[in-house]
Amino acid sequence: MNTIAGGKGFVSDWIAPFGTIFINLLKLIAVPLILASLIKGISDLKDISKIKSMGLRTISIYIVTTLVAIIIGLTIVNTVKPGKGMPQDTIEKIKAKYENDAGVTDKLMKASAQNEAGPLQPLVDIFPSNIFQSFADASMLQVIFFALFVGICLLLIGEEKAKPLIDFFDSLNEVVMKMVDLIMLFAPYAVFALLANVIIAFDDTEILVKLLMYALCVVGGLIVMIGFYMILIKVYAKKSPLWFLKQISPAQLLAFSTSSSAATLPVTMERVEEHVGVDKEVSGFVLPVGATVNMDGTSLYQGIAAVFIMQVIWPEGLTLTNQLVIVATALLASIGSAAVPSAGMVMLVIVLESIGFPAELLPIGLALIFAVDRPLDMCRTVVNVTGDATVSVLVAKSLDKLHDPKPKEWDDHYDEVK
Ligand code: DAS
Repeated sequence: MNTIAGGKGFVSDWIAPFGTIFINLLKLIAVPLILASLIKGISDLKDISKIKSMGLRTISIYIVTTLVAIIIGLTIVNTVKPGKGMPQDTIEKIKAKYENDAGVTDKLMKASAQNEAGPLQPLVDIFPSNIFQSFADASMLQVIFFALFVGICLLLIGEEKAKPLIDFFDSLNEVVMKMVDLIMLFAPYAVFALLANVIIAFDDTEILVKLLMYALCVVGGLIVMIGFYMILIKVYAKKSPLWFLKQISPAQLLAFSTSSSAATLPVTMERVEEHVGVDKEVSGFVLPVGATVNMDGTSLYQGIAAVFIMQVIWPEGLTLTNQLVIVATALLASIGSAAVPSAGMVMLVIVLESIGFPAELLPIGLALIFAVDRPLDMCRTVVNVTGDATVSVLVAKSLDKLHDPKPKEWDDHYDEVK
């Protein structure tokens, strides 16, 4: 028994802190990530008058497909309940750890006080009075509101006046994406540290079965989402879904291997323009914005992940209100997620914080799902890219800018050797 106790002490003293460092770094970049990717995504709209109809059409279709994705995810996770049935003693053990931490009671008191402020308090809370305070408190909904507000105003003041700030956010976007790359280099060690911390926290191998069920829920939801896109391609664009999937498959394979919509964007554009027949004017707008703000796979995953984590370690948080807040924040968080590996995981922190998930349980909650996050990231990035390509076809069709594809000669050779 001493050996086990000694082992737990060693893990919590000398290994777990590295998992906490990793999560701190992920939380550190969440705010600049939102600011940069959202403001860049909106400012990429360029001249709002020229592409007003295309912009409104695109954003509205993006919002609809993202909402469908979240609802599919929540339906599956609430039906299958992969996280349900964690032994009560395990939950008590974790909660005991949480409640013993200093400052918990006044946090709960403050949260409950806010609720007494009235039904519209969640709406009021979106509008910041001091953006630097929002940054300091990591009030993500306020940061997202601020980013949307800045992006729209940048469009309204005209490209010339907005250029210095747009250039600033463009390079901030690059810097933040590079930070994600560097932080993710640390991921394998962090996953080990986080998993070690989880296993000693739960000392319950049953969690591994729940993780598998959770992963199956995410993959199942992503497959249903691909089916939804195929219905749109068939019914609205009058194209063969299998033909469409074949044309964009090189982009899907790249998305799977890189886990990055941004890295895949050039290939997505080439396939959609040359092999599906979407006019460049449409693809040149819909796809870059989509890679930044339309992440249906990510939003579906965030819905499932948030509910799964609550099912395992915070079942009292599973209220209908919280699930509705998850719909809104998963929509906003997927808009704010940058198109880089594991960005969806970074933004999951926002979704959980928006429903008042206990901060002390956050490292355990994230650690729960991190072990399987990389393969799920590869899968959800494929859906993100497929969703962007699908919407570009729908927008082109609605503007009568969907032609018969005329791939270049060299493409024929490419298809032969592929
Ligand atoms: N990997 C992200 C992307 O590039 C998605 C995610 O992290 O959820 O689309």
